[in-house]
Amino acid sequence: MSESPSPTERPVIISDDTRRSRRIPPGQSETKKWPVLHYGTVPRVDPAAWKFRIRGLAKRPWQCGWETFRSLPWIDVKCDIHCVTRWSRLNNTFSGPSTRTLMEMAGGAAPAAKFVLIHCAQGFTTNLPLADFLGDDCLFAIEHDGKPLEPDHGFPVRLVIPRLYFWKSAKWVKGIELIEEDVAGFWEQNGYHMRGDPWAEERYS
Ligand SMILES: Nc1nc2c(c(=O)[nH]1)N[C@H]1C(S)=C(S)[C@@H](COP(=O)(O)O)O[C@H]1N2
Ligand SMILES: [Mo]
Repeated sequence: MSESPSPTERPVIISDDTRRSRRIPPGQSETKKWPVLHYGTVPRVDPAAWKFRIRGLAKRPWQCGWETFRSLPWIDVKCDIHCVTRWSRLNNTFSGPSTRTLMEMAGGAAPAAKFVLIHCAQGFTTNLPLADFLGDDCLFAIEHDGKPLEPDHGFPVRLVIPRLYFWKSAKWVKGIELIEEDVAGFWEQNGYHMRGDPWAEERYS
């Protein structure tokens, strides 16, 4: 089994939004705790049985198991969390392979790909523009503040998209689907915004 690169060798990405002079978006307040929020129960994911798939409009649809996934190069991302239910949690460090690294494994996106649908355990989905998904601070997080994610927070892998509301940061990820036309995911079908920029308060549509 190969080890993940040691923290000292990993690129550290500081999310742009953490450089703002006012770190808390409009209508939000800061919490020091890390609340747990999701629809339904916490799925028990067995990494040994887990697979990650990239399908749809990728140049080379690709899949892998847990050992390959966690052996990809990691980045450390320092970022803030903004939940649409109005709490923000500052100064998080998430670590794992970047979304760009995963897209390279699939040979990149086909030119027609404009959106991504994220697929998770128990049928949960969320959608976002490909450009947001490929932000330099976006990753598939395996660790938070140096420790494996708790089951509540998405063990073994969650997506983290620091510059959008946190519902786009899907927990218990199983794969991604590249698509041409935007398709509403789970919360988006229930009224949440198709993009979800916290600085523009894109909460509901
Ligand atoms: N698979 C899955 N991921 C999900 C959700 C969900 O219901 N299912 N809820 C989202 C919402 S609404 C929020 S606010 C964040 C919360 O993440 P946390 O529990 O780690 O704070 O997870 C997001 N990811
Ligand atoms: Mo949420």
